[in-house]
Amino acid sequence: MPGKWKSMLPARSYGIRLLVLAILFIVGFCMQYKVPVFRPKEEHPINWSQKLVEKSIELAHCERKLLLNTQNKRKMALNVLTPWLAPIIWDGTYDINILDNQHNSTRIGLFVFAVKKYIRFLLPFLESAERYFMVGHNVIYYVFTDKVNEVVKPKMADGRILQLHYVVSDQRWQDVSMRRMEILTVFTKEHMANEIDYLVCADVDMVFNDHVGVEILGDLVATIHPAYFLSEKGTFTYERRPISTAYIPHGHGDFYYMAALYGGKVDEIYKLSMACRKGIVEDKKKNIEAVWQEESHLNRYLVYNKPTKVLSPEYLWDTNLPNGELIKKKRFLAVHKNHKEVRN
Ligand code: 4GW
Ligand code: MN
Repeated sequence: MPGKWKSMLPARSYGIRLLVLAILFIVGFCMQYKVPVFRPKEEHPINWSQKLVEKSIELAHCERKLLLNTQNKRKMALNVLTPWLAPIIWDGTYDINILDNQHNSTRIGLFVFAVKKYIRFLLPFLESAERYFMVGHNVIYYVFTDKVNEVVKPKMADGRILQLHYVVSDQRWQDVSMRRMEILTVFTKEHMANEIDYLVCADVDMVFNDHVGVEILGDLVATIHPAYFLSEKGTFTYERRPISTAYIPHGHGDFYYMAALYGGKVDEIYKLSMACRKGIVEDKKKNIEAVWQEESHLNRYLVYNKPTKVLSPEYLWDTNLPNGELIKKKRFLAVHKNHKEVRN
C-alpha cells in the first residue's frame, strides 16, 4: 500500500515538501525570537483611564467611604488586624448570632465610678446600657460612688443586677480617676472572680448609642482612642519621661488606647490593675504623675502585654471629633459636659 501511494504522488510534491519545511522554519524562528508578526491583534484595546474612572466611582459608593480618603486614613481605618494578629472590631467583622450562642451562659460585669458631681451621669449611663449593652446576657453593674443614697436605679431587664459600692471621694480629680485601678485590684480578686467571667471597665460620662455586645469580650481588650486612630505613632501622647513607670520610648507601642473602655477576663484585669496600680504608687513616691494618669499606665501595660482584641473607635466616640464619617456605628458616645459644672 505505501508503495502504491508513493507512485501516486506527483513529481512536484518535493517542491511542496520544501515549501512546508520552509514555512515551519520561519514560524519556529519567529516564535523563538518573539517576532511580533504572530501576536493577535487587540480588536478592542482596554481603555485603562476609563477603567480607573469606573473603579473610583465604585469605591466612592463604598459604605464607609474609607477609600476616598488619603493614603494614611485609608490604611488605618481599614485595619481589621493588629500587627500581632489580634482582631480589630468594626461593624461587619463578626457574626453576632454565632457569638451570642457561644456566650449564652457567660456572666459579664460592667465596672463604673460615679463620684462627686459625676453622679449625674450615672442614670443615663445605666439606662442606655439597658438598651444597648450585652442585651439578653447576664450582667452585673459594679457601681462605685460616694453617694450611694442618691443613686436612682433604672428599670432593669431579667438577668441584670445592680451592685452599689461605697468609695471614698478623693480631693483631686486625677486621684479619683486613678483610684479606679486600686479598687479593681481588690474587687477582681475578692468578688468578681466568683461572680463573673468577663469585666468591662468604662467611664461614666458616656452613653451607649448602639449595639455593644459579646463581640467585645476577649482575654484582654482595649479601645483605640478616637482622636488618634488616624495618627502616626510619633504623635501618641504616651508618657515620654523615662523617670515615670508609665514611660514608653519612641518607636514602641502600636495604638494609643483610651482608658474610657477596656476589659477582659477577670484575672487579666486583675493583672492589669495590679501593674498600673504599682506604677502609680511608685510614681507618687517620686512625686510625679503620668501625663494622662491611669491612661498612661494602661498604655504602658498594653505595649508589653498585647491585647487579644482591639475595639475600633466605633466603641468610643465623641461627636466633636473630626473624621466621624469613617465611623459607621457610634456605639458608645462621650457626653458633652460643662467642665465648670462638673469640676469639684
Ligand atoms: C475635673 O474636675 C474632673 S472631676 C475630672 C474627672 C472627674 C471625676 C471623674 C469625678 O469627679 N468623679 C468621677 O467619678 N470620675 C470618674 O473618672 C468617672 O467615672 C469618669 O468617667 C472617670 C474619668 O474622668 P473623666 O471622664 O472626666 O475623664 P475624661 O475627661 O478623660 O473623659
Ligand atoms: Mn470620660
